[in-house]
Amino acid sequence: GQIVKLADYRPTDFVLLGVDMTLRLFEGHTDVMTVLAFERREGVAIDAPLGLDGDGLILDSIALDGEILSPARYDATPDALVVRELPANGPFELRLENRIAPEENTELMGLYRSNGIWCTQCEAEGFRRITYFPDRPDVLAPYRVRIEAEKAVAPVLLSNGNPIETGELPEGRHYAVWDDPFKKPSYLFAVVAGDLDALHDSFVTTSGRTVALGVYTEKGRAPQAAYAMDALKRSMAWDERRFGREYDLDVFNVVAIADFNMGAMENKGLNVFNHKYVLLDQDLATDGDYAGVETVIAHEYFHNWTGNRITCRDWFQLCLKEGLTVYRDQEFSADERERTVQRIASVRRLKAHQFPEDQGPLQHPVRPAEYREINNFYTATVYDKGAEVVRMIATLLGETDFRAGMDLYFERHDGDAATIEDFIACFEEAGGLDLSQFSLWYAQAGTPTLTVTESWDPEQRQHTVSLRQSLARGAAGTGTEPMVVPVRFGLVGGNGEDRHAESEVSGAARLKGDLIVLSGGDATITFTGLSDRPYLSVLRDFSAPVMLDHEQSEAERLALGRLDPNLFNRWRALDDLIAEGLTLAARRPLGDGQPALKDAIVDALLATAGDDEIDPAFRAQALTLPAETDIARQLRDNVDPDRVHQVADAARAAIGTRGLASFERLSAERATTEPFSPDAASVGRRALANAALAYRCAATGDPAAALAQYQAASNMTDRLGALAILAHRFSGDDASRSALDDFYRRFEHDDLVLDKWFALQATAPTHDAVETVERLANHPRFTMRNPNRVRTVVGSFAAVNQVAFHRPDGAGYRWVADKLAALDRINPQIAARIATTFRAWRSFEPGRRAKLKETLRQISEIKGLSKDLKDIVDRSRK
Ligand code: B3K
Ligand code: ZN
Repeated sequence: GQIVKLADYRPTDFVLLGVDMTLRLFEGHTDVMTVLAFERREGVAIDAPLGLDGDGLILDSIALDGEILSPARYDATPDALVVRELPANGPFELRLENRIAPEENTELMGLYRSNGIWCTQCEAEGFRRITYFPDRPDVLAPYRVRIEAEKAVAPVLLSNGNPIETGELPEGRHYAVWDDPFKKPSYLFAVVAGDLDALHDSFVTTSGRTVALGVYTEKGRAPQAAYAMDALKRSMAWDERRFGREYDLDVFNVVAIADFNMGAMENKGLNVFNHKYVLLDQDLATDGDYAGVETVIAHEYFHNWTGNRITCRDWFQLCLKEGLTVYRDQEFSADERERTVQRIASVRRLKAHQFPEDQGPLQHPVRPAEYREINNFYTATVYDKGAEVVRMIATLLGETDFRAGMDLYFERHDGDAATIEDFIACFEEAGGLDLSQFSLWYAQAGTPTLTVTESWDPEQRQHTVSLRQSLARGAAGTGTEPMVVPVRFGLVGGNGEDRHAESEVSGAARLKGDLIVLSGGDATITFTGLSDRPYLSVLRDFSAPVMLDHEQSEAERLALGRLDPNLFNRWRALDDLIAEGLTLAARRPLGDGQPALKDAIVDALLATAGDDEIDPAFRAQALTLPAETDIARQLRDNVDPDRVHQVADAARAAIGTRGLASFERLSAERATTEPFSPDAASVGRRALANAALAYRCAATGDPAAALAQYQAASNMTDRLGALAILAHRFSGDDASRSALDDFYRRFEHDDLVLDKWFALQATAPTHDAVETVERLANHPRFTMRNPNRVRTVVGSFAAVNQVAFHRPDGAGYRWVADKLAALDRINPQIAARIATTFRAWRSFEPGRRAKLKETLRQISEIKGLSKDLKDIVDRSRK
């Protein structure tokens, strides 16, 4: 494949003035007619040809300004159309016709059919599978789209913008015309047609305009869209309040689709969603499902300004819309739910997904400088580290200046295809500061380490804090210069109060309130006038995406875990102690008699968990051990996933045993008859009770309590919480088998719930889960055609089930490689995504390392390997 480079960017020779499309939908094929108005860009040579992108297209006809073009004037291949001898000046119109087959489109890019519904996915390069087009994000134009279809099959015809006309056609057919006045790139184009139900509502914007809202679903499922609609209206109100952003069109539609490659897509005025992030039935959805719907609805809606009104100049700038929009959706959730708990969840995600990516062979900067396959760059780094970078800008500027910078960005770049430099310039202006060094965050890959040391001088009553940053060069080979690292901190006194102290800085840092802004390799800050030694609470709220190396005694950390007025750091103090304990234990040989966690740490955890004064959601977070993949990452090399799992399991049993009385109280106390409500407080109570139940069963080794909760549960969160314990801890037992069978019988009618049944079994941490997934893949309800199903069986097995995927005999690797070979022919994007689980091969003990390496080699030799999968495998092997 060809390498595309940021440095090679140049604008197109021709400016696109407008797009007029007609799609005639028939059973088995769709006829596409596209009229494109162009104008030669000033200064472009008279003989410059016009080049358009295609992907698997066959051109049926081409006309220029109403006249059929002679074949000598153009070259058409499936991948490109080049037209020569175009008018020297003035606009001209190109009319193209081609036929496509959505029914045969299994890649789910371009126009395809899902359960009979026609729908599109164009980001990043799907539009070229519909028509020849300058398919790149810096080509913006207004669109007019006419859709024709048989009325009985597709009574609903949707596209971007506002509806302007509908009418009848002969032979039971009908049409609709949509007009989108806002200039947009082709990746935001969308069409949906089918026999859909809808939930309708409206929203009145701050300036008093009424927007008609619609959430479209498959037949009979519109009532399940109620929470999505509610989340949409709250998102619209929040964006007005928090960022002054009002919605612009007369209508906003969301469509829920069963077969979808990702979570959702922000097409202008017509968001298309994986139905998993729209449909919720009170009896069928977990609290996690509710949170997922809320976040994704908000995220896609927020793209209307950060992504659509201001889009990206090229795909290297992807984080311009994604990092920023993730930041916005995180802020929304923080405002709508509980800030600290949300932040803990985001940081956990960052550490579990982004850190390993950033520290392995698939490492890339937040703004990559080159790519072979852009679809492989919708990564945790672009999204989540991208959001962290925006968060650091907000931290550095403070609330008022950050908002002023955002206002400036919206004002200056509305209607533009912008760059990271454009974005940064707005904050430099609003904050009156130079962000050139800060911008290294966009260019340098890898997770920096922040080393903090302290020393207390009892004579002088002063506390000296030294900070040092370092960045190792990784696979991406990018720079290792010091960056600007905002470090939020506090000096905590023995009564849990933040102390104020005089301070003096030496080295490359400045102090701004509770923020140390480290800008060079190292700096030292001396705090004076203190009565006694404070506890240093550092990197509060995870103010920078770094690995913290802070030498602090266990006693100090236990104190901060109890006292820190910054709740996030109170959580992290304990979480770090636990992670370190588990990492050390995983390095020791099995059965050395030492406990995985010291009693003092377990007791601190139990004190937090049992403290009814603290928010239950926070206590549930505290009880969630670091992911086994996170422990493995911290081990760095010679990882034995079985050992990591044994250690984590021993820790769970020890915590459970020591806190049994408390866990019995917490899991029994909350009556399962409490009426269901998805509000944050109820969610927190359920999370705590389910965590307590898991510890209780870990201690007793008895499935009875889980089975009892499974049977008595009045909501899916409690039912699934209990089932997860049965399926994982008691895998293979009668209790587990009968509960899984019962679950299947109860919910087999609903694919989204059935996915949970598949996923729980695929992730059971036992060696025989390899045989289980083999059985699941032969289950009548398994299909490679539905991305959700593939992700729940193959994807979660490879990404979550560390014990079975990494089975010492290599059977897990072989099974996944086998499935990837088949999947790659159907849906290369999903195959490539799942294959990223092989990237950590170097960090394992020699036996697994050799097998992983060999499996990667075998995958690379699959005949007809897609560009997507090849790119991941090639980069992982390097
Ligand atoms: N922008 C889309 C992701 C498109 C992925 C293309 N491979 C969803 C989102 O981030 O909102
Ligand atoms: Zn997005």
